[in-house]
This record gives sequence, C-alpha cells and structure tokens, in this order.
Amino acid sequence: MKLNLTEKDALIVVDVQKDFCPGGALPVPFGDKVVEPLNFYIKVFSSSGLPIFATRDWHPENHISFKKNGGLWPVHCLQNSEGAEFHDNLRLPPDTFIINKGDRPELEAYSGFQGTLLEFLLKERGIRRIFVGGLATDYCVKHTVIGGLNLGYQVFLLSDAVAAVNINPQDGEAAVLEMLDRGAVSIVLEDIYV
Ligand code: VGL
Ligand code: ZN
Repeated sequence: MKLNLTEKDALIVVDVQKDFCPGGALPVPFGDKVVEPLNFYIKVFSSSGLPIFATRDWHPENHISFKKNGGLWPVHCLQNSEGAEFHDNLRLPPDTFIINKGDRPELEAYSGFQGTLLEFLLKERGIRRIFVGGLATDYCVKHTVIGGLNLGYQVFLLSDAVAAVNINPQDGEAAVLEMLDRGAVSIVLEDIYV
C-alpha cells in the first residue's frame, strides 16, 4: 500500500511511558520496542507539518483501575511520577499535544478520547484520519482506535509500532482482529515513508 499524507492527518502516540516498558510498574513485554519505529513516524509527521498527539496514562493514587481500589492493575502511571514519564528515547517535538487520561479516580479511560480534549483538538484542526501506535495493543491502543472509528475518523493502526500486554497469550492478536473488523486499516512505516 502507498499512502500520501495530507493536512487532514494526525499521529497519535498512545501511552509510551516508563511504567509500560520493561522495568516499569506494569511492563508490556517488549514495550520499549515501539520507541524506534514511533520515532520514524514522528519524524515523518513532524517534517510534514502534521500534528502529533501523545496520550499518557495519568492516574491519581485512588484510581479505580488499581488492585488496591478493586481494579485489575498494579499501581502505575501515577501523576507526576517517574513511571508516568514518556520513555527517555521517545523523541516528541516540543509542539506535541500531550493528552492526559485516566486522571479521574472513578473512570477507567483506556481510550485517549475518554474524558479528554482529544476529539475537540482534532476537530479544531480538521483532522479526518488518525494514525495510532504505542502501548498497549490490547488495551489503550485498541480502545483509542475503536473510539476514533466510532467518532467517524478513518483509523490506521501502526502495526510495526504497537506491543500487547497479553495477559492471555492471544489478546494482542485478538485485539488487532477486532480493530480491523471494525474498520481500522493496518499499515507499516513503508506504506507512508517517502
Ligand atoms: C493501559 C492497562 C492499564 C494501557 C493503561 O495504556 O494500555 N493498560 N492502564
Ligand atoms: Zn492505567
């Protein structure tokens, strides 16, 4: 496939944070492997003058998703903690839009659209197609992709720049199939790199 980027396109980098990488509080296996391909996507979008959005999980201590509060997960991505920082090697330009999510204690918010200004900011810029990669395929990437599809965006899944938690071994693959089934299009860097 060969895709030409236009002014209606935006890159969305999902939750590439230290806590989701090896050594972090909720490590995604090989989570750090998305950094290098994402840096290429970032270069392509930024050199084309296209907007880049980076979501980050941004939880308060009393967040509902933590085991101690009845949820599924160990404490992770606490607001302003080191674990909530983006991976050190992720090269986001200074004009990246940072989207905090999961900052309300009672709301899970796997999707970058949930409880954030993401849709407003995309609309404001006339964005119609979003290119989504990051962590994790089976949670926040999946919900952000499906959220975008439900809002009417054309969604491209950056399949060479995602990694899955895989609590069950097939979760990542199942998530990809579900995204494709709902209308997302899977691409790799070579499909847009000129
Ligand atoms: C995520 C589990 C808990 C994610 C966030 O970013 O995919 N997963 N919080
Ligand atoms: Zn979380």
